[in-house]
Amino acid sequence: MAWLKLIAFLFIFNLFYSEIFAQNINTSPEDGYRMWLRYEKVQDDDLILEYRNNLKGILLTSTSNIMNSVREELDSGLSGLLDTEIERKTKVDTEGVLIVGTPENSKIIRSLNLKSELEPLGNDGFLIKTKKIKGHRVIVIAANKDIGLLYGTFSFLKLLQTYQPINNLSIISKPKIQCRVVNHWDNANRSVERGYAGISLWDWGTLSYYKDPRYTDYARINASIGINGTVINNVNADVRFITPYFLERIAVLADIFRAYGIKTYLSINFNSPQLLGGLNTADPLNPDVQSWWREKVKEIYSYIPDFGGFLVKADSEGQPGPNTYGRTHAEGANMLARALEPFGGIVMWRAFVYGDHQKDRIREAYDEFVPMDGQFDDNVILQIKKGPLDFMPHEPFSPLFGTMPNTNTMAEFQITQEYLGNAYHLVYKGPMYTDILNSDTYAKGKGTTVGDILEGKVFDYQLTGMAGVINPGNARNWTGHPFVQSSWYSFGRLAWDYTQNATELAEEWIRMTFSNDEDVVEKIKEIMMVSTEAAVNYREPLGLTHIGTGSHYGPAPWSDRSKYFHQANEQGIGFDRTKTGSDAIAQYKPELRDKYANPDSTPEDLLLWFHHLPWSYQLPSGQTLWEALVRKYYKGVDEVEQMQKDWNNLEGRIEHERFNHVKALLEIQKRDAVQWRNSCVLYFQSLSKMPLPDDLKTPQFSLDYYKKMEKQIPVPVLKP
Ligand code: GCW
Repeated sequence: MAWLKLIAFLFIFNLFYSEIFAQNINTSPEDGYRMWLRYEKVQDDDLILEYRNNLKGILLTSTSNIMNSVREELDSGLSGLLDTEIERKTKVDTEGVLIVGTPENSKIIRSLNLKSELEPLGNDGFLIKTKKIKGHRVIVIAANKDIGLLYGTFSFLKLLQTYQPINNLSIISKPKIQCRVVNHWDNANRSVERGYAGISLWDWGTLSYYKDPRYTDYARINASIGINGTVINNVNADVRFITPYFLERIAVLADIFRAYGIKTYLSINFNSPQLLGGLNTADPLNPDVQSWWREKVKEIYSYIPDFGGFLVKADSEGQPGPNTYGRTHAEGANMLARALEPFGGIVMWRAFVYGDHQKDRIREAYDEFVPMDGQFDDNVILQIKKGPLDFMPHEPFSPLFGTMPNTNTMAEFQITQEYLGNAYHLVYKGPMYTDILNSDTYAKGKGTTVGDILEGKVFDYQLTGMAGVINPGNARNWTGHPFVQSSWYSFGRLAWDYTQNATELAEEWIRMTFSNDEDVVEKIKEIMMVSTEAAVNYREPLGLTHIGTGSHYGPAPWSDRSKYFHQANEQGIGFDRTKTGSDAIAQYKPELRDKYANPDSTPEDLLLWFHHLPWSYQLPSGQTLWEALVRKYYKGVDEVEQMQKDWNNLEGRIEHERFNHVKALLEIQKRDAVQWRNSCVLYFQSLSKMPLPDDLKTPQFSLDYYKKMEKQIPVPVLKP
């Protein structure tokens, strides 16, 4: 019996042990929680010595809110990276002091006479320079305002996190865009529309009693990439967000964010005067409605004195708006803008409108808003989705960029992966953002990119901005798929400076998030850069769009909506947007219009966006359209397989937890990529009746099988 007892004991111990072990992994510091702010000890002996020699002490004086954030970040960052405590200095009495200050809050900075260098840097810019003070070599982080110092601090820490030399520094940086904003689609019940990473971060139940440290970490993450605004609730807005219960709690968040230079904004429901105020109209020209909003805005500012303003989705997808009352978007936006103006608030008015009355839904935003150019107040900025349709994996830039010279315009990008495999697929979106930002609008001749327009370089905008729809929830790693973090990172960095290169941003992110091992960096970079292309290839190549299921996750080329967008039939495929079709090409400047008018001069990746072509159409490459399309689908799956192989080769070089997580997610991605490819290829083949090229493997299952599969992948879709 004794041996039986022993076995039972060992069995139970083993259960316990594995439980403890599992918990250890889950709470390990490598679970992704720290995002790119890990501050792991520098692994290179020479480098850590160089860093320690240059960083013997820190000198910073002010105790403002933001300066406290600077101090805390430097303390935790440097003690982690250098694995040693750094002395606090009050004067420069040795080599290697880091001095952080503005001419206002630091006598030493004042004495350096940096006026001419600082002047062009505005409120947010900073410089990081090696200087000599009293014969000692020091590093100076200087700015005009405290917030510039916070950005400078994160930038300085990044140098160490990415193993850059700091012996002789001369860095100057300032943002090209004013409003660098993240948008949450969070609902009052804590569901997150298109979120996929758990429930909302904002715990309304505990908020005024408990300040979850996560709120501060959230602010740090954003500030570290230059984000200075957050819209904390869904554009499909719940009116309750502007009632005292919520405002009291939102004020707590705003206090936390303020210490990181982040302004709080709210999405509002245009019918609030009716829904909350008991008025019988929300007509923007009605004096009672106007005064209701003025009072409401005053009340909001009594809770949040530096409140940023409103984001509005109006007359779009069932949301109320001024059109209901026979008024224009400009009249609606200006009414709100005038209530906010005395407090310095702004209105971000979305241009995402479409309806059934247009033959081509993508034309609508342009047709509706361009005639209103010049009618919006100065504190309104039109928030335009990056493409004319939605957040498609690939589409051209919205023709509104460059056609509104007298209306402030900003771009909206999506970080959450609504159309890109939710939190299951690895898709680095940096290249998708730069593709749009670098697109030439020809607004004032060749060389006026979307980025230039957004910067306000082309037209004289009063406000400039970029918004990114992010998805963080209470998932331990914030974003669900660890690589969604990389899109968040690149979005923020591009909002700061849209001329940056997506490959370089990927590298920065990898070094800070995973490893500085050159080989690991190169491999992950390859995976990320291929991921962008693969995601389009196995889903919607050659300019196809919106051929997924209602949940926007899996493929459904046979659905009615998809048929509208791909227009495939026995003869051919693609949406004719030339003169013979919807003539949406007319919304672009002549240079682009001419280029897009002809399939041979249309870039291959936008071919079926602009043209309906026969399956046997000969492409300049010599392939038929059918063959090119099919080959793209197969290439997409091959690319995912390659990503899997490359990742699996990293085993042992990335800590176990994240390695396994991504490995498993890539298996899911492979499964889905095959499903996308086979569904689309088989469906289009049922129309084209063209054979598959000999070297491509025929899908194992039939089209009917894949049609049934559509219902089988359960993906939670949280709608408000
Ligand atoms: O792409 C669509 C999404 C909706 C979203 C809408 C929008 C918030 O499917 O979930 O609603 O865009 O951007 O308003």
